[in-house]
Amino acid sequence: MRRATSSKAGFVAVIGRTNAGKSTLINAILKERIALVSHKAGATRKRQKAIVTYKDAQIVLIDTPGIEKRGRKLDEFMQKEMMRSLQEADLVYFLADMADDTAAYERFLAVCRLPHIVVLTKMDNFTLQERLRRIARYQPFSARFLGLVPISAKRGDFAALLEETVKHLPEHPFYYDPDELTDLSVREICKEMIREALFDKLSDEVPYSADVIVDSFSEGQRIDKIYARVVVEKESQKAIVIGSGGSAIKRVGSRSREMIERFLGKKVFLSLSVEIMENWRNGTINLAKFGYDS
Ligand SMILES: Nc1nc2c(ncn2[C@@H]2O[C@H](COP(=O)(O)OP(=O)(O)OP(=O)(O)O)[C@@H](O)[C@H]2O)c(=O)[nH]1
Ligand SMILES: [Mg+2]
Repeated sequence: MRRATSSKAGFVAVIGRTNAGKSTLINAILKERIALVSHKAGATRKRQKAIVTYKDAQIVLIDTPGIEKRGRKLDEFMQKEMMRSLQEADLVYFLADMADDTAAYERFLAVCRLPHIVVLTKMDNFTLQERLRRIARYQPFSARFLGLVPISAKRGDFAALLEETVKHLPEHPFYYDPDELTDLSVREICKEMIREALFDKLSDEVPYSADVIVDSFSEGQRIDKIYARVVVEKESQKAIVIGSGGSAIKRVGSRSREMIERFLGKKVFLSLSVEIMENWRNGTINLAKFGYDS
């Protein structure tokens, strides 16, 4: 807790099925890319906080892994991260793609009694008439939610959502310095950007089997230097990440460097190597190595 500049402050857990648009919403509200976004499901692996100042309130949004189960040690960690975010939360955003039916929301209601706002995402995919029809499907549950706000991260107008949020936050001093954007370190943000490039540039299952260890980050006057390893589970995956003549890892490297340079506002030298750690998602090596420690 840093200082008492605000009358209202609180933690908002952003939860919902994988691919609902949780990380996209957080980046869009912050107007900074700090969270990994991918059209592939299961992108976010760890809880992370984004600090938003809106009028005289501080809203700490907690990005979480999507609700899904697959039974590996890493999946268990992801589930626990989502549960931990609920324990910290004063309020919850339940995010659902406007295209989805209410089944995921009904499952959420069956297990969670926390005060929440239903946020229907990707409304840009629908006509006005269709939006109203889809919003109406949540009306039978209106006694359970504090508010329902349709959004489009693409269009980017979040005033209605933030106004509704502030209404339900407790009176409390700010938790973080308002100049801070996130609780992630620069190293962790770099790691997520490299992971995003893996999701972006590699097809199929490989990004799921992959993770990134940033071994060193050193700041220079003109250029920062980052040495990182992409870790996969098998030889065949390593071959895909490298690509023929190193073409795939080059694409991943230049996409990551582009994102990191934009974020840091500075030139970056990025060295990426590829390594195999067999079955790492099952915890054959300590998941804390990847920052996934409980
Ligand atoms: N058209 C449209 N697409 C969106 C919008 N918000 C998110 N998306 C897309 O939805 C996909 C999933 O977005 P993410 O933000 O990674 O979803 P997530 O809920 O964080 O997913 P996990 O981390 O896997 O749980 C990406 O391809 C986004 O570009 C939106 O408002 N409109
Ligand atoms: Mg995400």
